[in-house]
Amino acid sequence: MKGTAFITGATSGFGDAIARRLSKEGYKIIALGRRRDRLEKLVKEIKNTHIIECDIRDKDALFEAVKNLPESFKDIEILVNNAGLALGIDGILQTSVDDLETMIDTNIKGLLYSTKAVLPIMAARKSGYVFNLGSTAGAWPYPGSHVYGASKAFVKQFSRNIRNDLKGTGIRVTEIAPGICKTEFSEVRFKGDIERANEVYAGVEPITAQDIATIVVNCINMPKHVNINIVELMATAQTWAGLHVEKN
Ligand code: NDP
Ligand code: 8X3
Repeated sequence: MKGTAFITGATSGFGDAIARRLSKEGYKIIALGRRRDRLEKLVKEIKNTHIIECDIRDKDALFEAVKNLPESFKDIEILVNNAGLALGIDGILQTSVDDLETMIDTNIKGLLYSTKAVLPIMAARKSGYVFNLGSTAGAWPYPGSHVYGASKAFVKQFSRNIRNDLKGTGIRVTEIAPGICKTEFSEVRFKGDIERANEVYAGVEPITAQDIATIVVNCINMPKHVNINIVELMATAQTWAGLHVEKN
């Protein structure tokens, strides 16, 4: 049996696929998310899993959950900071402050809390691997991406910056920055409007959650002296739209 992999946002999409894949690879799994029914389903379907029903924005609950991990799950070797979301695709003028704050609190502050809670365990073991889910939106602007893209730009620079501080700890850090992937992401973005969500993927072969899980495993399996700083990927069908010029 390998060590433990802690996956945030394991109730859906990438997190669910990564949990199932790492379990197959022999890791014990800590699965975090808010939806208890999904967590309970996961725990029945994959072995050696500990679930944490928690809102990643709840700093105290998160630190408490990590402090009180069962003894057999304390050997965290891998952290996948995956929980995140976009809300809406209206412009900055139309988007509510509540939605903007939810993205910041989840994608930036939530990721910070799980990192801060877990890193001391890895540092003490002198070994570990942190994956941070960024996005192409963290590097490439598009209309309606405002705070979502900016939160993923934080993930990009945070991932690079902490590598400097982790020198000598043996901890590897990789940002995975995907483009269009079919998960529940668009359903959440469009607040349950399935038709609108499906339009995003119509006529496109998007990246799948399984593709992201494969990237995670391939990165882990690189020799320990190799740190992959960033994996940016797009569907083959996705390219850049170019710069826009407003004409009179
Ligand atoms: P999903 O909507 O399918 O999954 C999101 C996961 O995040 C769910 O498990 C959800 O769990 C969890 N989550 C959201 N908010 C919270 C919260 N407050 N507390 C705890 N967990 C939370 O989307 P994806 O799998 O696609 O997204 C995963 C990550 O990948 C996100 O960070 C996203 O930004 C990023 N990404 C997605 C892309 C895509 O096109 N799909 C492309 C690039 C990046 P629950 O609701 O149960 O709490
Ligand atoms: C999700 C991909 O292009 O919708 O991060 O921002 S995109």
